[in-house]
Amino acid sequence: MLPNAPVFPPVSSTLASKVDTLFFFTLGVSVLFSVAIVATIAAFIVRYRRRRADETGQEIKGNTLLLELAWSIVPLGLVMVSFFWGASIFFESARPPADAWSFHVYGKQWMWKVEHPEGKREINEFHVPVNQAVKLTMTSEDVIHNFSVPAFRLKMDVLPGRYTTAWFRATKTGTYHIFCDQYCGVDHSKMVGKIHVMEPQDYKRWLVSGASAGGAVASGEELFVAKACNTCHRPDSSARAPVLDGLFGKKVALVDGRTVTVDESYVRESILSPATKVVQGYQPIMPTFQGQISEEEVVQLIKYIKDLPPAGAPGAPAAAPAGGKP
Ligand code: HEC
Ligand SMILES: [Cu+2]
Repeated sequence: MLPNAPVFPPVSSTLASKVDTLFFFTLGVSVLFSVAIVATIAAFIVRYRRRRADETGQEIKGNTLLLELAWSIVPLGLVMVSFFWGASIFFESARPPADAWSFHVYGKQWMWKVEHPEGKREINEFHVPVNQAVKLTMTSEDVIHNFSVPAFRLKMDVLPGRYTTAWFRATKTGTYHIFCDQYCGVDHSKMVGKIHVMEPQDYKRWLVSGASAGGAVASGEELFVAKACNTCHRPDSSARAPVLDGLFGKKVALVDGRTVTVDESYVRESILSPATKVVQGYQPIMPTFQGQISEEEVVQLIKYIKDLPPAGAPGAPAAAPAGGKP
């Protein structure tokens, strides 16, 4: 084995030690039963071996109730323990806490791009504060990737055309590996990065220092004008499209009778595939922006729409019906 390859990665997030404990429990149970079964087989081979050339086996009839119950109930109990224990860790890992900071991650052949809540961007490097919950909203610009940080026991597919989320709370400062855990083309093995866990004040200092990598992306507000969204989504009576102010988080009725809650995925779909979910009371006249707008620009637009105050609120354009429904 490689001299410096640790068998187990560092334990550096709140989830890591819980995942490990469950892992060792499952491993322990498996080893225990493997050893017991192999030992029993070996003992039986010796004990019940054929002793005379003409010896034949004896048929066994009936059953032993207690024995049958034992070998049904004991494994069931063990499997149920693993199941509920695993489910509780799964739920915890699937639900970011409310105080989590929201980061965006983009997978691209063959690099990781990260955007911080304040808008700072970096590539293959990822700075985060220690002891702070960090929520990742991730998508891919091409093929399926997988964002993995072994030290946090974090691993999540990153798919083109949809958002996946993951979260972690780092418990130790230091630098850890980011890997792509899904074979994604010739340079898959180079799709690696470093995650730097810093003291909160160091993170603040880092945030204001230096330029952000990856080139500037126009802000959501600029894009809303540049892509002519504002020509239809206007807060006046002759508008042909729903008003988007205060829309985020609301429920919207669709022409096919369904109701959807406005979240990141819905806004994304509305921009890239507007005909899929058409809002009740409107014609499907919105053009698709598929291919004309990058994943990063979509995220900027989503952030802009998310932050639009409800119509009538201070700072909002006047005279628009709340929610944008007729
Ligand atoms: C040609 C006019 C037009 C343009 C341009 C346009 N939209 Fe739309 N948009 C509509 C109409 C009409 C609807 C409602 C029908 C539907 O759901 O397709 C809509 C629906 C939406 C919805 C869902 C609203 C809701 O109430 O659920 C969002 C979000 C949205 N548009 C965002 C955008 C963004 C962002 C842009 C610019 C990138 C844009 N639109 C450009 C006409 C337009
Ligand atoms: Cu990849």
